[in-house]
Amino acid sequence: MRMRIVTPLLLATAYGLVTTASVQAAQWTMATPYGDASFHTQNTKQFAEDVAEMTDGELTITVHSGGSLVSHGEIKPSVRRGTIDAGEVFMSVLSNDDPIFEIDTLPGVAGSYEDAFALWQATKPIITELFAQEGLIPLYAVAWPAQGIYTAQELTDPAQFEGLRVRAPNINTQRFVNNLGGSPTETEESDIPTAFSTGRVDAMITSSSTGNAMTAWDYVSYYTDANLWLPKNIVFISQRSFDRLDEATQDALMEAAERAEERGWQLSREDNDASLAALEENGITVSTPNQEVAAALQEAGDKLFQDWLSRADDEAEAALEAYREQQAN
Ligand code: PCA
Repeated sequence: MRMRIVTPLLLATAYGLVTTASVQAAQWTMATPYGDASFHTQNTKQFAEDVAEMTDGELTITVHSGGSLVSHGEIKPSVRRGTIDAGEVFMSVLSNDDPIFEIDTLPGVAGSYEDAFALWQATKPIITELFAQEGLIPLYAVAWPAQGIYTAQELTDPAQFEGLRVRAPNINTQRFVNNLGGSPTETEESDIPTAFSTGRVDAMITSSSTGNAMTAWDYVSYYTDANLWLPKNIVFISQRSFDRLDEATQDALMEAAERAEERGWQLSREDNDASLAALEENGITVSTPNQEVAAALQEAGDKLFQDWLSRADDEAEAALEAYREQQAN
């Protein structure tokens, strides 16, 4: 006897119980370079859970963390090509596309969470426009805690930077290290342990959070909380993937994104406090720069800023101007 296998879905379709939308429930793939120990990844995974819940399963997003699916530099191109639907990157790694993307890794522009958020608001329209030109939609951006310097020896004299091999997360931070007389290497978060254990770097610039997530105490003993700048991660999706969703699903996705942005900035503040405490608990001495070091950082920062100005176009400068005017009021 020939058996006919009737799946519940076929049955349901036959009886008109399944709407077209649920038959075509979307499954998205998302990539982030940051590991599960990062609050950014935790926030993004929560966002994916919210999306599944708020869309009643019409859209599910699988988050591949730690650069496991796509390397950092390939995330944006992959979303653009449609190989994956969504991505998260350290915004300033996009600086080759446009200098506006590194506006949040400049010293003296935004040195607090309030200012960093205002800077994001002021630059969001240009950034959204640039993304749109590539068929991408930014969903949300969240700041890392302020960047500081991890060293093996206590940082008391700017001369210590001479020849110091410093791990940096982006080109602008590398320029900054160069300005200080150091020798920078761009290293992904996930490669930090190897960079130290193989002796490729002596020091690193990053946040309290990344120092904590990457157990910095295994490699260094001092954290100079220099409040250099508060850089952001940006999460974005493919316009094409978005257009395939029905309107209710699109609305729910956008609402989940709004929540993720709000939650992310709060998480960043909390994670900064918790991470500074964790660094100390694990034997790292946390301090602020002394006058000499502060002066050297200031000088290297001023140079970095001038360098950015020489590369920035009118639009980027106008955005900075708009931000500064708003801050003055
Ligand atoms: N952590 C990321 C980016 C900035 C930060 O605080 C990193 O160091 O790679």
